[in-house]
Amino acid sequence: MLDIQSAAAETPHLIRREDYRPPDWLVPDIALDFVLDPSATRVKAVLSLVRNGAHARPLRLEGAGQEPLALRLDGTPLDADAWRRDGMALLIDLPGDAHRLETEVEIVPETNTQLMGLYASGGLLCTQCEAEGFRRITYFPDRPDVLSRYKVRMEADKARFPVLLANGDPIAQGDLEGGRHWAEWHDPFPKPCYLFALVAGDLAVNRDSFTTMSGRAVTLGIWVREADIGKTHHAMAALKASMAWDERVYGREYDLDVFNIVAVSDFNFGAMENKGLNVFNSRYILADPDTATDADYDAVAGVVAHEYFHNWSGNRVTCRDWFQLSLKEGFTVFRDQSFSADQGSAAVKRIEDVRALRAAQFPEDGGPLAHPIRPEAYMEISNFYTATIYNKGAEVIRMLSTILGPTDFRAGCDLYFTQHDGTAATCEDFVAAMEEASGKDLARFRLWYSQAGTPRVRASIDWEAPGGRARLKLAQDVPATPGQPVKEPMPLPLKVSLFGELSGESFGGERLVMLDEAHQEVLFEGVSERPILSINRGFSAPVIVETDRSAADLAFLSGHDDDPFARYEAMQQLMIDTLLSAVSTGEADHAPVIDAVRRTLTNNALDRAFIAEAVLLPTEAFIGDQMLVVDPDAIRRERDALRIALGSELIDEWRAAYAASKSGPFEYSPSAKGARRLRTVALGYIAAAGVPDAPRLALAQYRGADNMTDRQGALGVLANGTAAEREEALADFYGRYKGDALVLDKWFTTQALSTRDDTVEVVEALAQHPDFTLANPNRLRSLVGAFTANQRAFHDASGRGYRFLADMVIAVDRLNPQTAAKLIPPLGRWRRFDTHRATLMKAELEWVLATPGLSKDVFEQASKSIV
Ligand code: B3K
Ligand code: ZN
Repeated sequence: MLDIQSAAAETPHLIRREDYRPPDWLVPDIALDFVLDPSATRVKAVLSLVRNGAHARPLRLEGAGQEPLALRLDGTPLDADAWRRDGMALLIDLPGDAHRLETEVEIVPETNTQLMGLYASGGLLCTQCEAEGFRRITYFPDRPDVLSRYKVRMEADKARFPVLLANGDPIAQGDLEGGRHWAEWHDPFPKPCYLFALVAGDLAVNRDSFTTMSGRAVTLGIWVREADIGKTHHAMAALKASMAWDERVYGREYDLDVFNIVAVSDFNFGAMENKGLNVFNSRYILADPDTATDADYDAVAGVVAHEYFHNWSGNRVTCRDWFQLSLKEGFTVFRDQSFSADQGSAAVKRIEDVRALRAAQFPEDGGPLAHPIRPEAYMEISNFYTATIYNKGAEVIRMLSTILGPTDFRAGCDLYFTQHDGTAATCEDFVAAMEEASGKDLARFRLWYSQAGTPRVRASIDWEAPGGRARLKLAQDVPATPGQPVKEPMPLPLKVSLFGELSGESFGGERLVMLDEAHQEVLFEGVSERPILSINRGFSAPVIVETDRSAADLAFLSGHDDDPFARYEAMQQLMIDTLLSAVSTGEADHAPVIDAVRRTLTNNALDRAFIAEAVLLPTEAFIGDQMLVVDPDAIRRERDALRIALGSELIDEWRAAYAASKSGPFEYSPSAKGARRLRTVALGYIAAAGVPDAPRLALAQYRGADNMTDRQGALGVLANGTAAEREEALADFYGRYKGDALVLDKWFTTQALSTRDDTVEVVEALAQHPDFTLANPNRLRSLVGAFTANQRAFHDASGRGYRFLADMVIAVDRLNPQTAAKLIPPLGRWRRFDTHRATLMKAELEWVLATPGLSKDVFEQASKSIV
């Protein structure tokens, strides 16, 4: 038996929320001086220090192994006995209550493969500090509750780094001898060091401007490589739309003279909200019709909005400690979701958000890494940038807005921003502001912050025909999660409606039912015909609902419900019930699904984007999530069978939908997007039907496309098949886009997502392709991340998929622990599978844990996943 305690390089200790103590020393001002060079950058820091309260504790400065080349206190070199090391931190005894400390270190950006701190990417120098990257730049009390005003001076070679950017506003710049130059930036808003940023490089700018509601003129800049300038217009439009939206909907305006965004190609996640200087993964900035799909366009707008919204929810009001991460992330995701919903089809956006929650967060909540949106302990905070903190966090804020209603919710937000502007706050502060503004008691609602696990709701209807009464019987159960064996019932806002099965009319419209006990009954009067239950409409609570509704009831709702989300949901449930029954009995009755899909597909009153979502089968992974023991082989068999049946039974309807959604010249509008989406969904069903002209049709779409949505859509359909057109299209795609990293990522992803039997081998071979690299997180995720989402391939009974993933984790951990750790959760789902697969998966986790010198990032995820 492996001794997991000894596996990590040094056994990491747990940081606990209950151990929080305010900082001993504050740093109201900091001046940073960078002499930039990829191979050796000098960083001088001058910290003004103020003792926080009466205590005799030393100053603690976090570091990451740098040598302190100079330490001066109030102008005098520090005596050797005045400071000591504690691990990588420095402890300094300070005699007075206020001091000035100068430090100097040298760091090497070009060897920084972790992409945390100051690093080099494609000829640029850039920073990433959240959560604990600032300590890799300079010694500092690297914690979010130490807020400082920053003054930054940068000096660099002018030819290599003509552009020098930092947070705040530019103050001065000038030339130096020897082809060098300098620039100075000041940020007047006190901020935690995780929001520090600088960028140096040869960048071109797309400039624009925005006038805020109080008349402040803001210069906007999106900085990219010269060749990419043409791909920045969508991001700029999204930025201006976000600025206007936050003024209109939340009354929040921008507060500096400049707002800059820089795109970099090596980035650990999506983007970063550094004050006044957002740094983005280039995939969330660059978009043009030839290289970006509609989904990419939407993601660009969503992430631009998200980072911009952080200026208030995150920057002006930041987090007291990292346990409060959802305070800024959940709230900001809710804000970006609402923004995106306002830009196009709100119903389709809600469907997409719920799909993402179910794909990423529900499995997390039901597995070994489950944690509440405000966790109690962590080893490595980078592991807690999770779907739970972000997406479930957003659902919690959404529930607050539902419970309070729009007016009180807005008043609560205003109060929260007013009370906590310029400070580091807690989740409790947010809820307290909501409580104060609304006068509502949210005591029980706080359970959403402390309890992990996805609540399960059982709902059934008892109808008494004579009295016209219907009783909605509700029961809830919150499952045990690691460290939380027993749970209390949660307050669940459930939007409910009852429809007459004959008239199709709703009895009294929608009602908001607050389920906050284990069992509850709700009475509906005047119910004159058998009612059909529509529940959790709009997905008003992030829960799993089980009902006893028949296939006929679900088919009825899929065609008649007046809430589009509920309509989609009814269709999904009908499909799932059909598939699960086929998996368990071996007998499939496809007819109700085929009829329901036919009705939706041919309903001209529905918009195409909605139709395209509604007729899609649930993913294999989601079907697996509904089973006690996931059976990937039976799922693929039954899902493929239903897909083929839908394709062939409705072939005329698919062909008609395909022809009718043929788009004209590219246009980025909700209706054109809907048409493109439906077109590729229809093409997929035509291919599933196996009609002989399907590959030709797909290749024609591929070749004739004037946009990436149609082109990648057709490529994806071909990639699942065996026709000669498949190889032709894949080779063409590679040849056409090999110079564009973001598009080449799609080439890898499309093959990793293929439903073909040989996908494991193909993926193994692609990992040896000259264009594959472990060093670039986008490329890594495009192949490995996509592959783990492909249930049939990843869970191939041979275990090759598991071995492949474990080898990747170990190799990536040497370069970039944060990114390596993100690959582990699929292996941690072993409990959900049969003994054969579970044994293979656990063996790979053990193999990972037996690796000498493992990072604490990977150690935490793997050791928690194995038990
Ligand atoms: N706040 C950053 C995420 C930082 C992740 C650090 N591991 C981006 C965002 O959520 O907006
Ligand atoms: Zn965020």
